[in-house]
Amino acid sequence: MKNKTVLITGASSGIGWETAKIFSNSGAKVILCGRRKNKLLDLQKEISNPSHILVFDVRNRKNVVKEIQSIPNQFSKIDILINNAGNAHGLDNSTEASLDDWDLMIDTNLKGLMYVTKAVLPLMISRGEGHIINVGSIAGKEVYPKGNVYCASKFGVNAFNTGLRIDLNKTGIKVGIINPGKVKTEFSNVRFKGDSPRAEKVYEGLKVLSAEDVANTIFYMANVPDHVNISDLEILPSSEANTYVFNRKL
Ligand code: NDP
Ligand code: 8X3
Repeated sequence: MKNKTVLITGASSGIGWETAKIFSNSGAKVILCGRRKNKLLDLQKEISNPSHILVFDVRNRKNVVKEIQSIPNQFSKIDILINNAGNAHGLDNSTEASLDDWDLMIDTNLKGLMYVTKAVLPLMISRGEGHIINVGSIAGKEVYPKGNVYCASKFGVNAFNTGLRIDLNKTGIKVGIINPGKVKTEFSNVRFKGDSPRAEKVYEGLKVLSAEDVANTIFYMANVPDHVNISDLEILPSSEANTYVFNRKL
């Protein structure tokens, strides 16, 4: 990854954090994006290769463009875009769920990912090369009870991923998606709005994926030869058969 530049959204935590570390350790220059600047500064202290921080909310279309355009020359040749920022908000039946939660998920997971892609694309198109790796979810492949709009957002990411791959076929830019099952990160804590006991229950009796497991797989996707594109990769913990069948050791 020497001489490669990688932009990672959602680098302030979980999968994005570990992905930034693995790419940086392999010699890449990394652009670390997120809203929590303090976390990005902490991450920057953990990595030794050159890195650049961008603080923006992916939902804010104007700021996305402004921040991507502000990238200094040293970092502007983006080889790999990892669209990872996203979260679930709530786990409620559609009859009870809050529209604010629904807006948050569509605006962040789907529209935010689209905004970042659209802002970075010209930097790849002009060079006729690049690789976009989208972080989807098994929730973008199957719907589970109360998953409604989180699943819808990730189904949307899956569709957008395929659409992009079709549209960019003649540009030299590769597009692929990774769809993980359960990963232990801040994800459940965010979904349950800081209710840590409820978040912990999700993983009770289960050995789930670590953020590092997913980061290693993203790194693998980025390191296959140019003529190979891992277009769609699902990764589950061995304890998970699908979104509702688990081998819990309680
Ligand atoms: P975390 O909650 O640990 O990380 C989420 C990251 O997204 C944070 O860095 C956060 O940064 C960023 N983010 C959230 N909202 C915004 C926003 N509006 N603007 C900019 N950045 C934002 O969760 P994960 O690491 O688990 O999640 C990463 C991705 O993986 C998500 O897309 C998630 O849907 C997907 N995923 C997760 C799974 C899991 O079980 N954990 C399974 C399958 C997919 P900050 O708050 O600083 O802005
Ligand atoms: C996160 C995985 O199954 O909790 O995308 O929706 S799941």
